[in-house]
Amino acid sequence: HGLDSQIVIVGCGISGIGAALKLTKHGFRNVRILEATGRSGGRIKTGNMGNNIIEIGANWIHGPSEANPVFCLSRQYNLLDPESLTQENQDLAIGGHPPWVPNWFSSSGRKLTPELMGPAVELFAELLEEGGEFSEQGGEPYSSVGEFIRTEVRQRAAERWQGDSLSCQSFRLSLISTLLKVECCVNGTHTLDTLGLGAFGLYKTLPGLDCTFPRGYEGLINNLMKELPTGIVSYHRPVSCVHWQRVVRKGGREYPVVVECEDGERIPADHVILTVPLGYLKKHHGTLLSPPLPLHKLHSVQRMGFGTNNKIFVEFDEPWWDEDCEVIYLVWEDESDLVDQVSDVERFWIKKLFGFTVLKPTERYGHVLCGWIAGHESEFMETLPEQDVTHSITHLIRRFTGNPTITPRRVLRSQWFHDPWTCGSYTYTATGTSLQDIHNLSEPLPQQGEQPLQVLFAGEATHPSFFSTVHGALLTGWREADRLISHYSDPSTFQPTRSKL
Ligand code: 6YU
Repeated sequence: HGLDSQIVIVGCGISGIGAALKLTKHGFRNVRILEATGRSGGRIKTGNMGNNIIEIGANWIHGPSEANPVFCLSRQYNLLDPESLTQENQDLAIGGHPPWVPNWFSSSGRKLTPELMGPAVELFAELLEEGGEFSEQGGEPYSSVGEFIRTEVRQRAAERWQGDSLSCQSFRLSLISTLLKVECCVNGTHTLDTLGLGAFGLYKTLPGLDCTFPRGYEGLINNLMKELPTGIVSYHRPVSCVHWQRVVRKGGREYPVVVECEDGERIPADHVILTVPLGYLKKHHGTLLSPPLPLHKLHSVQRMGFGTNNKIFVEFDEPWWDEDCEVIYLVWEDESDLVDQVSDVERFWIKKLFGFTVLKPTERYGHVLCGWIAGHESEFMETLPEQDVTHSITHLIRRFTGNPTITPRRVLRSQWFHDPWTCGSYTYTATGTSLQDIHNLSEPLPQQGEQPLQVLFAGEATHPSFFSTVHGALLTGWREADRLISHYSDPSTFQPTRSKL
C-alpha cells in the first residue's frame, strides 16, 4: 500500500514541514501534520517591536553556503540580502564565531580598550578551538568544557600576562567570565560545567558568514508552507499519546499506531514522525509514548542537554555604542574568578546577561539591541513582570555607561522555557553524552519486525553534527522522509540522502 500509507507528523516546525514536503512531493497521499499551537514554524518565530521586525527564536543562518539547505532554499525564495549571496560571504570560514566589532563596558561605568581586552579575547578563542579537538582524541582530560577553559585560562594567563598590572589581569579575567556566559548562550546551557568536553567537537560549522533575513526568518516557513498541499496541517491539535505496537482496524485496514490528541480524537497511522523538541520529550516521554521508550533511548533523552537561551530586545532613541559596534560586552569587575553562573538568581539574575548584539543595518532597525541570557537565570527572568525586566535593564545600562539618564524606549523578551511546547531553547551535548546518544535519539521504533518504522524521530536534537540549528532540523525531517521513501522502495537498503526538495 506504499503511497497510500497513513503518515502523521507531530509538530509543524521546520523539521515537520521538511518531512511533509519531501513525502508529498514523492507521492505519498495521506500525510497529515498535527500542530499543538495555532501557527507553523515552532522555534522560527518572527515578531514585531514597534515598526521593527524581530526574531524571537532562530536568528541567523549559521554557515550560509552551498552545503546549507536553509541557505539554498532562502536564496531560491529570494529572502536574503545581496551581500549574503556573494561568493566572498559564502567562502568565509569563521568557525561559528563571526568577527563582530566589539565594545566593552565595565561595571564601574568605564569603556574598556581593545589593547586591554584583546589578549583575553585571543586566549578564549584559542581555548574554544582546542576544546573542539578532544572528540577526535578519544580522551577527556577534564570533566567539562567549563573545567577545561577555567584551568587552562588560569595557567596560561599566569604565564602570559605576568608582566601586566594586577588590575589589567583582573579586567581580562573578568572578561573571560563574560565570554563564558556568551558560550552558555551559544550552546544553550546553564553553565559550561555541564557541557561535555569529549562531545564538544561534534557540532560542525559550515563556511559562510552568518546572515539574517531582512524580512524575517518566518518568510522561509511561509514559502515552504505554500508548497504543501492545502489542509494537511491541523492547528491547535496537541498530541497527547502515540500508541504504537497496536493492531487497529479502520475502513477495512489494520494500522499499527494510533495517535491520540488532547481533544480525544484518535487517528490511526502506519507511521508517525515525532518532531517535538527534546525539552518537551524530556518532560512528557512518560505519557507521550505507549509502550514507553526503550531504556537505551530513554537514557539518551535524559543524558542529552536541552537548555534555555533568551533574548531581551531593547530600543533606544539614541545609540550609546560606537557607530561600527556590532556586539557589546558587559564586564563585571568583581568577576575575575571565572564564573558563568550567579550565586543568588533572584537578586542577581541580570549578571548572567553577557551583553547585546546590535541589530544592523541601523537604517532598517533604528537603535535596537538584542540582549542574550542563558540558563536558570534566564528561566527566572521569564517569570518576572515585563516592567521588572525593563527596570533591571535600564539600571544595568545606566551603571555600565555611567550615564544616569539613558532610558529605553521599549523592551521585549522571549520566554522559551515557559513555552509549553518547547520547554527551553535548544539541544546541547551535556557531560557524559556522545554521538551514540544522538544516534539513539534518532533510531526509529521498531527498527525491524513485521511492522517496522512505526515511530520515527526528527527535530534538531537528532542531527549528529548540526543539532541546535535550523539547517540541522530541516535535514532530520528530510532524513526521516527518506527513510520511509526507501522503506517502500527497498526496505533493506535505507541510505539517508541529502537531496534538495
Ligand atoms: C539557527 C539561529 N538561534 C535562538 C533561540 C531559539 C532557537 N535556533 P520546533 O520546535 O521548531 O518544532 C516543533 C513543533 O512541535 C512546534 O511547532 C511545537 O509547537 C510542536 N509540538 C510540540 N509538542 C507537540 C505536541 N504534543 N503535539 C503537537 N505538536 C507539538 N538555529 O539555525 N540559527 O540563530 C538560532 C536560536 C532563542 C529558541 C534558536 C537557531 C534553533 C532553531 O530555532 C531550532 O533548532 C529549529 O527551529 C528547530 O526546529 P524543529 O522542527 O526541530 O523544532 C561550538 C558549538 C556549539 C553548539 N551550538 C552552536 C550553534 C548555535 C545555535 N544557535 C542558536 C542561536 C540562535 C540565536
